[in-house]
Amino acid sequence: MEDTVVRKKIFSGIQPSGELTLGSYMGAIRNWNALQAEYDCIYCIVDLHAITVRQDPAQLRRRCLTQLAQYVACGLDPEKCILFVQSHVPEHTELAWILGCYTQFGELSRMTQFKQKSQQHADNITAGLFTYPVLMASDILLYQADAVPVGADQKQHVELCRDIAQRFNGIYGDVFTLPEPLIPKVGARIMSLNNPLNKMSKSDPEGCVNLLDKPEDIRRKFKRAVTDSETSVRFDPDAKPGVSNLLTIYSTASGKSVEEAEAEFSGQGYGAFKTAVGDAVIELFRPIREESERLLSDKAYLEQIYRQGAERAHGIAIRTLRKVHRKLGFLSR
Ligand code: AQP
Repeated sequence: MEDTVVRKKIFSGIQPSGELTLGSYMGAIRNWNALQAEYDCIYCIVDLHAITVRQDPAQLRRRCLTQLAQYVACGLDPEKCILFVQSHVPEHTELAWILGCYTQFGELSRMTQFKQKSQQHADNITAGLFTYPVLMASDILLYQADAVPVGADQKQHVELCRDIAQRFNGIYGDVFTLPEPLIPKVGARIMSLNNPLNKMSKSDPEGCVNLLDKPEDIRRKFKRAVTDSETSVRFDPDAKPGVSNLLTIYSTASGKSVEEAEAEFSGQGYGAFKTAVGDAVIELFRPIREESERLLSDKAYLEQIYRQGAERAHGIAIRTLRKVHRKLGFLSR
């Protein structure tokens, strides 16, 4: 008899709170794409997370669909992985309530993202922003994910998810798989082009490059990228954060190593270097932009993907939630 190989499970998501950026591409999506061949992958558009800060309804609706088109254009294949929208699977919020009862106030207070976002949105620090990591834990644990491919900034949230799962398992037995964060070796933290000491974020439009940016905008953003007063193209993140960030971007976009890139631009000024980085990103994103535009003209196809995705995701999520209910002692319906 043949052995059935049980494939490991992967879960990850991105908020439709803005355009997909070079940062989210390098830190997450590129990795998601590569993992499809080997794992059972579930990728989500986390709209419930997006409303932890105010969103414009029409823009949110448009961004969800555009993000799905970009997922597919980046190579995420609806035949190979599950692609869905978080709010279409109500088990996420149900489990989040339960897990919130197994999460300490002190743990959530220590989350770096909460501290940063509550400064950015000082007039609207909601309970949702505070409990964001509990919803993220629920997203991951519902699918019994073994690994979560994210950028370096999300490591703390995945670690908290493990702590919550471990606590729950400690009381009720083996309910949840403990997930590992999967952080890429290169590109785990792409920095802002405006201020290379800050992470590249959607909320900083000039410092970030979007997957759907026009070539002329990408070129302009790289031309203006902050570097330093030297002239040598050398990788040294502490002394030369701007140049090192550009080298990381060039290396990931061109497939060359950082050393090869250093050698290629040795003796050349920053002007030629920045143009080459911009061109490499333009070429990397060109097919993604063109395919996204094509997909967006076929809304029926996109709807079919997210509807089928939600159905498949729900089938997995409900099993975990029922198990959790039994363990907690809830009467079955
Ligand atoms: N600059 C980055 N470098 C590497 N990885 C990054 N990611 C985001 N920015 C970078 C990774 O991409 C995914 C995006 O997740 P998200 O959009 O849900 O969350 P985020 O990190 O809050 O994104 P932003 O762009 O920083 O949003 P705003 O401006 O709203 O705060 C995650 O896997 C993240 O690690």
